[in-house]
Amino acid sequence: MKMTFRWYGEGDGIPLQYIKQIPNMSGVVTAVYDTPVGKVWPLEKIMRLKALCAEARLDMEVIESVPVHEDIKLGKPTRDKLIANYAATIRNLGKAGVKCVCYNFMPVFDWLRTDLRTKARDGSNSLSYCHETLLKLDPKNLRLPGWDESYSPNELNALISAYAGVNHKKLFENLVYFLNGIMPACDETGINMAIHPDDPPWDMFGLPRIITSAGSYDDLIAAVPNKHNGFTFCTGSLGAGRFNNLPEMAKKYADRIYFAHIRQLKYNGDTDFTEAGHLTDAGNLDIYAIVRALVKAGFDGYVRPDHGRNIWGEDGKPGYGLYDRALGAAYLNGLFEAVEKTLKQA
Ligand code: DNO
Repeated sequence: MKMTFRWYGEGDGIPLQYIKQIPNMSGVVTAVYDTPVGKVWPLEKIMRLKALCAEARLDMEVIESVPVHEDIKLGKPTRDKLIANYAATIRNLGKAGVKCVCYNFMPVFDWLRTDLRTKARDGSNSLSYCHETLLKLDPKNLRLPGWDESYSPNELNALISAYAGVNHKKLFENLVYFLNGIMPACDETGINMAIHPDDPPWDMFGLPRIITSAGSYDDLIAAVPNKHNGFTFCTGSLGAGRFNNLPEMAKKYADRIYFAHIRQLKYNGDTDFTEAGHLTDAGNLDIYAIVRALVKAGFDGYVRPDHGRNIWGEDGKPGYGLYDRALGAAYLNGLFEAVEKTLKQA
């Protein structure tokens, strides 16, 4: 595996040098943040990011994310032009040596939480999700870091209404149409597309969500068998669905998992959870069993410690502070080393 760390570009308060100081850190996962969704990412901007990473002796082989324009998800007539632009971005990324692109196909919203700073008894805080609270939220006034924040409340309202005619089946067809449109660019550049699961993996505010389970993985592989169509295996997103068996999924799809986001959840009831430190003992996901299943099945992709807590007085971007993610990387390094060596000896 290659250990990586998410870095929000030049606007990120965490210096690349600090990231490099985390043991075994091979590179960062980043993006061009100032090109509007749907436009081609200029090669110069991509190369600038790459140069900054190279200066810190970090690779930039994974992009998270190239966002997918809502017209593509909605299947609007404008989609062909937007898909061509996406393919052009992939070609530019290929020129910069990028190997993997993480994206999602969630309508309107990306990941959702109801509290960004849930306090734990040890004084740390982390993100949490409570379904009852969510039902009371106004979808037009939500913001989370990493989302496309360019919509006004009115635009959001119109967008949500536009999905009235898009059910799960239609959304899935639109995803397949999109993937078929960009696969030639992936074939040319060798870039692997890695779809991020819906987080949490169920419908939100009446909007359909389609990448939620092993069943979705099977459907997507069957619809687009091209090897460049793969997954970001996000343990926290899939793990929120109590119906998902993560070690089994890791084993079954290891050859299509190009990127793994590894984090821990502590369940509070059937749907609710608080994010915890990465360690298996800290929550309900068996991180050891997941890593073991990945390694055993020959997983050779990129890994990043996903969301960390705020600890040691840090007040970082929710989920994306330095300290706890660095601890997560250290823990995951140890797990991978132990599992790899044990399996080799067996
Ligand atoms: C949240 C992230 C997501 C992810 C996108 C991928 O912390 O994992 O925002 O980057 O869904 O497109």
